[in-house]
Amino acid sequence: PPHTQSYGERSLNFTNPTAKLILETMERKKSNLAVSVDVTDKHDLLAIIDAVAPYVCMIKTHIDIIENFDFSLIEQLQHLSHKHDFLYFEDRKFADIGNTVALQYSGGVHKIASWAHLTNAHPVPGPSIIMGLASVGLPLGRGLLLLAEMSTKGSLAVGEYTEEAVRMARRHRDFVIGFIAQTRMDGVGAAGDDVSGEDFLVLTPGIGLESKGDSMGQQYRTPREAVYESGSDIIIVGRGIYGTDPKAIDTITRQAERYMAAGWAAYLERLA
Ligand code: 5FU
Repeated sequence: PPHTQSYGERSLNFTNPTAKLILETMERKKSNLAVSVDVTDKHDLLAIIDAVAPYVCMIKTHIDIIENFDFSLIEQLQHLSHKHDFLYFEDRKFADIGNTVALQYSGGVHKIASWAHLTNAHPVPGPSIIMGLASVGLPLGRGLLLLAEMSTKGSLAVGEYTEEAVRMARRHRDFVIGFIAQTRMDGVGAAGDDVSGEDFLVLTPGIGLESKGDSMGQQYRTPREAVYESGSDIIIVGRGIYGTDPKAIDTITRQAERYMAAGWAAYLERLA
C-alpha cells in the first residue's frame, strides 16, 4: 500500500509529471510541508516564501487575495521556486462548468495554468470540471487535486460525496493526482473494482501544533495525527507558521523548520 512506500518510490506509481516532481522534491528536500501564505501584500508574500522555502516541498497560494498584484509578481515567484526547489499549488477551488473553468484556469489577470504546477477543484459539477481543466492543464503537464473532504466544521463533503469524488479521480488518473482530504482515499468507493496498486496524493489543510481551530469554523489537527494516524502525504500549514505578523520573518522561519521536522518525523514513523 502506498502509505508504507517512500515518497521517492511512489514517484514511479504516477505517470503525471507534476506528481512525479512533487514526490521527487519531497524525497530530495526531506520535507512533506506545504506552507499556505495567505497574505494580501505581494512584498510580504515574496519575503515569507523566501524565508520558508528551504523547508518546504510546496507553496500554496491564494493569488486572488493579493491587493497589489501585477504579472511581474509571477516572474518573481518563479525565480523563488527555481532558487529554492519547490512547487506552486494555487488553491483556486474551481467549481463551475467545464468551459468556464478552462477560461478561469488559463486566462484572466492571474493566468494560473501558466505558473501553478498544481491546482484544485470541487467535484460538485461532476466529471465535466475535470475535462475542462484538463483541456488546459494536461498539455502543460499540470496536475489537479479534487476536494474530497474539507477541514471545516459541518463540511458537506462527506460519505457518498467523498466516494464519488474518488471515483471521478480514478477515471482521470492522467490529470487528477490526488485529493484535499483529511485521510487516505485508497480504495474508497471502489465496490468490486480492482484498485490494487492505486496511488493518490493526500494533501491535508487544517494543521496546527498549538490551536484546535479558529472563530470561523477551521479545525486543526497535528502533523502526527494527519501523517502518521491518517496517512496524509503533505501537511498544509498557514497561520501556524506565519502567525499574525507577516513581518516577523525570524519567527516564521523557525516555525517552518519546526513544522517540517514534525511532518517528516511522522512520515518516518509511518514507514517504520
Ligand atoms: F480545502 C481546504 C480546506 O479544507 N481547509 C483549508 O483550510 C483548504 N484550506 C485552505 O488551507 C485555506 O483556504 C487556507 O488557505 C489554508 C489553511 O490556513 P490556516 O491558516 O492553516 O488555517
